[in-house]
Amino acid sequence: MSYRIPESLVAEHNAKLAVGLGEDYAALGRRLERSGIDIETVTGRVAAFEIAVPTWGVGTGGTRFARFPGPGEPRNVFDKLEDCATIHSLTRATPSCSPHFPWDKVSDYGELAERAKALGVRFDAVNSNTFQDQPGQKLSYKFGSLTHSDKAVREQAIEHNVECIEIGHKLGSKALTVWIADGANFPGQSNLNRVFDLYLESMSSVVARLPDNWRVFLEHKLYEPAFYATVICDWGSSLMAAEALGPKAHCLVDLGHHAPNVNIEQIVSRLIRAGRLAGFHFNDSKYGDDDLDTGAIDPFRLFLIFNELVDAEQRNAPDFDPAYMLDQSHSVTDPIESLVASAMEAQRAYAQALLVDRPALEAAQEANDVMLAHRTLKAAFTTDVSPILAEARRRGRGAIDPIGAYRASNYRALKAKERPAVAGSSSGIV
Ligand code: RM4
Ligand code: MN
Ligand code: MN
Repeated sequence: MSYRIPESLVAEHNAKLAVGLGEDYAALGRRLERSGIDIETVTGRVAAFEIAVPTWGVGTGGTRFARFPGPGEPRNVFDKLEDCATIHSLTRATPSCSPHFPWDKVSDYGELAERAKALGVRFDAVNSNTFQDQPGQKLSYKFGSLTHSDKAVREQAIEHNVECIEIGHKLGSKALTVWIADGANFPGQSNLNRVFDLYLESMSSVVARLPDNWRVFLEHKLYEPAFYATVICDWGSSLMAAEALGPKAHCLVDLGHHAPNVNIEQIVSRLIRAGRLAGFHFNDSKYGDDDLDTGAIDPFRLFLIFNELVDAEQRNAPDFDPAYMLDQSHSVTDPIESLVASAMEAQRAYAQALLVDRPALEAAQEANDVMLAHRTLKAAFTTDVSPILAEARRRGRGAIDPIGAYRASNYRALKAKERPAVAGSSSGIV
């Protein structure tokens, strides 16, 4: 029997912190009440917030230079599920995980679905992978996949995506996320117009295979591994593709997939307007697709994104149903701690955005009172909502201090015994 953090350990840990939390929560409640905000409403919304954990995020990631495996890291998707369930049991915010194929391939998906059920986790969007060649693969993706010049390669990539849909169907997923590395490293390498046509042609074959209640999430990325021109490089290309591919196609925003300083919240606003926002791959970055922990570098940007989301939610924007997922690589931290902290940072930004005094903001905007409008946003952003997050967790049988409880459990050291290191383990993004 593999180790799971006992509920009693979390309860004991909580007991030591409960009085302090009660005081902080009451004080914050009184403060918010003065601004006409009912803390219970906010806590309820935070408790209902869910974000999916990427299965590829629970292994130790690497850089282009090296990977330094951590002790007790998952050896296969069953171990990954266990870690995802642990993250959920501490945060109560991550009841689902997003699998990646063929990384998470198994021979019996019924068994995998059963295991997930027993652990109390569900499957979110399935991710396809045509950015690597797999052992024994017939044709190479070195020069592209869905947009390759050779039809046979395109067909192989289409088939892989169809296989992902079939697997996802068995696992109870409702969406396929497609990110392709296709593009050019040199001017002249490909015809920029033709490759977009090929993308649409290939993707329509994939879309045709989606079950009725499924969506496909098109993920854009500015550059890397293609360094001159990536086929789906930005939200404009993604939106053009989604519109051509029909109502099941939506645009996924990975925060790390934009040039530095790009106004991502404005992109989010445009995609909501178009009724095509699929959802997010949350992470943070300083320079490129750094895959750092959500909110680690620029929590204000994260807040501004959630500000757009709450705005859309409150005005009942049509076709607004974003999927929240994390997409990170943890090379120098314990991946479980990073994912726990990241889920909490997303919740924090959501809670802060819920505190924005929208009538006051609108009035200030109408009156061109720039300072007041800005201060209205800042007032919400600078409110320490930690007691709300902790109280939501406590009520859901999660941990008041998830990382503290995790460390107290000795989970990682116990897993290191249960999961002897496997030579050449491919966990994480290298
Ligand atoms: C990509 C992209 C995809 C993820 C891979 C591992 O940069 O973010 O979402 O599946 O990395
Ligand atoms: Mn991503
Ligand atoms: Mn990425």
